[in-house]
Amino acid sequence: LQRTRLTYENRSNLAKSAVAKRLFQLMASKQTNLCLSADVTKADDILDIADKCGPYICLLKTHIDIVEDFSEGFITNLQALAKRHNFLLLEDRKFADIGNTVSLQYGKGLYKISNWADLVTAHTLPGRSILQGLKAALGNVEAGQERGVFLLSEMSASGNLIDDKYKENSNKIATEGGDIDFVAGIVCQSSNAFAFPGLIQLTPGVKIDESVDKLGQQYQTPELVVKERGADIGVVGRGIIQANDVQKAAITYRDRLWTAYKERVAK
Ligand code: BMP
Repeated sequence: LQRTRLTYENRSNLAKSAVAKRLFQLMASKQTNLCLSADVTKADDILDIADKCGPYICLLKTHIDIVEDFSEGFITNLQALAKRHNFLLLEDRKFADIGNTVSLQYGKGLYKISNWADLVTAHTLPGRSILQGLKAALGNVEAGQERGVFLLSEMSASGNLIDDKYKENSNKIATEGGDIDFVAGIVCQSSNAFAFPGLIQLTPGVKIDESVDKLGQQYQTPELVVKERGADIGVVGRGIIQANDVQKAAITYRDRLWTAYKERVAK
């Protein structure tokens, strides 16, 4: 059976990553496969959006380095909202360096990402040492705190340089070797990027009006990404955060992504 035909409940049993298991279960029980990309630059604005949309999302995705007034208090508040509304935190850092450097970038510096982000993203460009490097930073995370990574194997940007060989090798890094318990899923645009049902397909570039932006972003509808492209979680940024009523927009995207998933597994 193809992975896209299986329910999130079933797939949680197959996941090798503890965070992926948790996320599959959270999606199934909360009935949402919406990831909100909170790409705004003021801490209070992120908290406001997170509070309004929190009940309808499984993941909140941040780009922490765009926040102009970052503080540890902001992280404390964000974690409180994640707990109250039951969603996980994904820092979209797209690590892409040698193991030693990503280890420092993940655990140290101003943001100490490994202390608070349940999940992060990473490019596979450096090869599988990216996984070892990230894992090396986790010594300072308290026991029991589970962490995971989404590996990029395709991008939504027009003209991106990823080809079939890169995609295939990214899939191998995610599914073979000793560090695969750290891989929660794959960031990609199509269902043929990987086959293993224990991984979660995270797909950005989702908007109700299929369109492009001025800087190379390409959008597809919630129905298309879930039913035709294999997305398990749809990532929505400007489709929600630029809406007049962000809460209403989050509900609309949640409903459409979730209905598409239900129809996909019922087929
Ligand atoms: P928006 O819906 O506003 O276009 O935002 C999409 C988000 O997903 C951005 O935060 C971007 O960094 C991220 N993203 C993407 O758009 N395409 C990719 O291939 C990978 C991403 O992480």
